[in-house]
Amino acid sequence: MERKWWKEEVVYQIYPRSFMDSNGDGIGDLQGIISKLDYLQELGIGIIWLSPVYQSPNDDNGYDISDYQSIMDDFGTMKDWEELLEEAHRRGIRLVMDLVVNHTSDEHAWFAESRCSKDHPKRDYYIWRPGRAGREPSNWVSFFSGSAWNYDEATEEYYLHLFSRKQPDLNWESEALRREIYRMMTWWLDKGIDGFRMDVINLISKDTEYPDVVSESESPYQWGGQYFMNGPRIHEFLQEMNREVLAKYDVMTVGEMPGATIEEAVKYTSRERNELNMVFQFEHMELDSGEDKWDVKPWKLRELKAVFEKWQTGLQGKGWNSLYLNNHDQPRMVSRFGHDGEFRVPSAKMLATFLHMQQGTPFIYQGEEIGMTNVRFPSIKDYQDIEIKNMYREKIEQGAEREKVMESIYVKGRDNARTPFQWDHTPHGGFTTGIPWIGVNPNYVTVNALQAQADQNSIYHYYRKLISLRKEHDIIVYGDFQMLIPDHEEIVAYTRTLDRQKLLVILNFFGGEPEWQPAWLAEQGFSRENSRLLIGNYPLDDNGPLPDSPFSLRPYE
Ligand code: ISL
Ligand code: CA
Repeated sequence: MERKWWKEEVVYQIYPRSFMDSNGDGIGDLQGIISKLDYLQELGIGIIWLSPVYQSPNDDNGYDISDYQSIMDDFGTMKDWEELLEEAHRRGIRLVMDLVVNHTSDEHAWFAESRCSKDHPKRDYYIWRPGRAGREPSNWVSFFSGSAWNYDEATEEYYLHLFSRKQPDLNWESEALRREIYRMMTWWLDKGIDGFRMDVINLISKDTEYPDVVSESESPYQWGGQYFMNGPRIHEFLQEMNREVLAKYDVMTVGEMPGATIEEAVKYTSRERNELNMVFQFEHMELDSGEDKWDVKPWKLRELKAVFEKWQTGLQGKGWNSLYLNNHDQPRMVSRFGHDGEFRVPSAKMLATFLHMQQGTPFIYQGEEIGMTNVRFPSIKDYQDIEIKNMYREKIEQGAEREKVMESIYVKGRDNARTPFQWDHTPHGGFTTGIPWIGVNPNYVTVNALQAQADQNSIYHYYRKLISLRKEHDIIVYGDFQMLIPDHEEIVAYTRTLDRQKLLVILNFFGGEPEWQPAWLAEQGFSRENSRLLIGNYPLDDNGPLPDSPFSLRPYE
């Protein structure tokens, strides 16, 4: 398998608004990040993915960009950003920027021009359509509730916005627009960045007929994913972007792709096709949803295993996996897949092992490494996320019970991931000396980085160990994956194989004490003589021999 730096490193995602505030205005910023680079270096990560820091009216916390080539005032200046890049590089940490080019803010200069008249040369930078019989051009629903079209009085047409009304979709059919984007990407690459995480990049090519979704459902607006996910020209656009821009640099790319199937992902990430290095797929993020993400149902271990097995074996030798269990859009990993009470520490370590020992590049979302958990704010007024607020308004209007809606927000809301990083036990978790833009999780008094760094048995130190093992053992990066006992209801077990080495991972995913059979070890060729223990989340003799009689796993071991 071909060696690449972006396969061997671990990525750390920073959501700048919530990471560290340097000037007491309650909003995280670039100087705040710079002040924590030593912390990240000690953790051992090799790459930072920085969520958007560009000029933005913050309708969607920076994912609505009004100027791609300047820095958001709240976060600092271009000089601060340059300092961040330099200081990161000085510590051997690469910097990957967020690229949001499915849409801009409606306050971007392009949109102002595009909206002003039907024959403006930039009209086709966005997607404009006349209404049909006084209604929207199609019945597509927006990711953030309501119609995906908005009527604009200036020219009496509608524009498409798959996300908020303040995030009009760019029209990738326009070659001039594509050139502008490639120019902008080149500008950032020439500043010395190390790659891009590409926001919803598999949505950029739409079915240009914008067909209605035909459905039995009574809702006026329908999910139109089949008309814009992995659309007709998507591979052509990505190959063009690769040819025009990416191929000229040694960079890492990961495309965020709701609705990416394994067949599509092979195309997106196969080396010889020259598109992207990795995709973020969502299948494991959908296992606890019914009709939509707010329709919460319990996830099942067998399904979780089946999804990972499919992606592990499906991309093996063809593409490359990204590995993640949470990010700024998802609930906290330990609350969702582990146990955020009594077993918070062992379950967070178990989940980290599950992920980091698979084949692919692991992504840590800020706070994951200290086991930060979901939050339950008492009132909808405590929430900031546009997705949450729109959904709440719509459901209440439709007559839903307040408690039920709040409960779904507690389980799935994006703000679970966006509460400020908990640095220490001082007010607001040491995130700010002012009033934070969103409340801090009250458990900061015990769950914080200061505590975690002082405690050798913390989740934080366990991550350090996982990362350093990755540096020592090629098998963790490059070994082939094989799932064992796929039907077991409590245990996850898999092997990795490289040359004559074999790595076995055994995980108890719940609070019970299931039994492990030594015969399963023998079947895989492991014996007391030829094997040793590499890492475990309970105090044990790390380098000791394997047990030779049936043994019970401890909770979340
Ligand atoms: O959050 C989601 C599921 O709960 C997704 O539907 C999410 O909106 C989708 O994955 C796209 O996410 C990305 O683009 C959005 C932005 O709000 C997200 O923060 C970003 O990660 C629009 O730019
Ligand atoms: Ca600040």
